[in-house]
Amino acid sequence: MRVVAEIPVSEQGSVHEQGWQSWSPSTRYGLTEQPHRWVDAPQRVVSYRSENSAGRDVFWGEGLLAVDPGDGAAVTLIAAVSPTRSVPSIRAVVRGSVVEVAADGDVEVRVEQSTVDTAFARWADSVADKLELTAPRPAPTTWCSWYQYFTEVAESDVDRNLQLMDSLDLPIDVVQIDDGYQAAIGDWLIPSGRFPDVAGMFARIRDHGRRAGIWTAPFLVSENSRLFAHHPQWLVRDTSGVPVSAGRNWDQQLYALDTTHPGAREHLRTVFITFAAWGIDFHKIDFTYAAALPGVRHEDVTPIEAYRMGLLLIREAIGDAYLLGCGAPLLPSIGLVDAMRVSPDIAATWASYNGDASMPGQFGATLNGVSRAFQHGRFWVNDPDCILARPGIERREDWARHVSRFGGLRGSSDGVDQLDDWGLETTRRLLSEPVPRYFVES
Ligand code: 9PG
Repeated sequence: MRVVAEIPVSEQGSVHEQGWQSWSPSTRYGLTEQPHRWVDAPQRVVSYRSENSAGRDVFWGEGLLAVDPGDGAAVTLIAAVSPTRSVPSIRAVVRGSVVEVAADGDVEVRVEQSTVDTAFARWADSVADKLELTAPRPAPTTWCSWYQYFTEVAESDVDRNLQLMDSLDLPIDVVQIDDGYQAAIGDWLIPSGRFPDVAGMFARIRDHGRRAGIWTAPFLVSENSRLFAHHPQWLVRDTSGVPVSAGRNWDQQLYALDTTHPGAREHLRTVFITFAAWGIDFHKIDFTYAAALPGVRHEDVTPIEAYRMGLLLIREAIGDAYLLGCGAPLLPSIGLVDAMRVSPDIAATWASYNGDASMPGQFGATLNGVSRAFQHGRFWVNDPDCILARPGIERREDWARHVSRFGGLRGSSDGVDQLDDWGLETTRRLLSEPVPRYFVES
C-alpha cells in the first residue's frame, strides 16, 4: 500500500467506507468507532471482498472512501481512477489528529468543500461522463417471490398471487420468480419438484398482462448440481488446480463458474437465450461476485475482466431485457446493469441473526441504502430491496419510509393475501410513487 493522503481531522471527524459488493456494509464512522466486519469466517467470501485484509482496527473502502474532518473544512475523497477496470483497496488509519490514507492501486484524491454525499455524487458524475453512460432506464415495478416463500416457493403460490394482483388492481409490471424454481444452483433449466411447468408458468404471468422476471445466480455452481458433476473444467481454480470456494449458502459448498471458458460461456448463453424464448424480460442476477473471485481461468484476464465478460455475455443474450445486479461488485458493474441492489437483504427482523451487518436485516439494508444513494441515476437505478409491509415485519413503517426515500426500483415481496389494510395501502402507494432522477444532487 502507498500513502496517498494525510488529512488533518478534528474529534468530530469521520470516515466513510464503501464496500465491495451489494451486501458489503457501507457507511460512515466516527474516528473511534469500530467498522462493521464479518462475524463468521465463511461469510467472508459471500459478502465481503475476501482476498483483502481489512482489519477491524482500520477503515477500509473498496475503490472509494471519504474523510470528513468534521470542522467544516473540505472533505477528501479517495477513489479508483478506472473503477470498471481496477478497484484498489483503500485503507484509512487514524494517527492522532491525522487520518492517513493508503491504497494498493491507482486512485485519485479529490478535495471538495461539500458534504461527503455531494462529493460522492460529483465523483459519480465524473465517472459517468468519462464512460459516456446514458441515463439509466427507469425500473419496472415488481413482485418478487423471495421474502414470503423463500426456497419453498411453488407454482400455486405464484398463481394465487397473480389472481390477487388482478383483483386488487396492483400496479405491478413484472412478476419475478426468485430462488426455488430450479433443481440446483447451476442447473437453471432443470425444474425443482415444485414447478412442474416452469415455461408454462412464465406464459401464465404474461397471460395476466404482466411481464415475466426470473432470478439466477449465473456464476455460482453448487456441489450438488449436475453442472458441477458434468463440467468440473468450467470452474475457477487456484494455482494448485483446486476449485476456488465461492462460499457456502443453502448448506452447500459453492464454486465459481469460469466466465472465460468457451464451454461455460456456451452454457450461459443457452440458459439466457432459453429464458428469452420463454418470454422473460427481467433478470435478477445474484451472487455475481463469484465471477470476480481471484483464481486461474481459461483466459489470462483479471478477475474484474472475467466478471465483465460474464456480465456482457448475459447482456447480449437477453437483448433489451431489464437487468438487475445483486450480490454484485459495484464498481465493476458500472455500465452493464440497469439496476443494482445496493444493500443486504431486508428481513422480518431489524437486526441480522448474528450481528453481521451484511446479513439479512433492516439495519444493514438501511445502512447501505442511505450511503449509496448517490449512485442512483448515475450508475444505475438503486434497488434498496423489496417492500415488506405485512404484519409481523419489525418496524415496517420505518422500512416503508426508507423505500419511499431511497427506492429507485420498487418491488413488493409479501404474499398479497398476507397484507392488512396498512400493508396493502402502503404497498400500493410505494409502487405508484414517482421516483426522482437523483437521490443526491451534485
Ligand atoms: C435467494 C436470495 C434472494 C435475495 C438475495 C440473496 O450473505 N449471505 O449468505 C446471503 C445469502 C442470501 C442472500 C443474501 C446474502 O440473498 O439478496 O434477494 O434472491 O439470495 O437465495
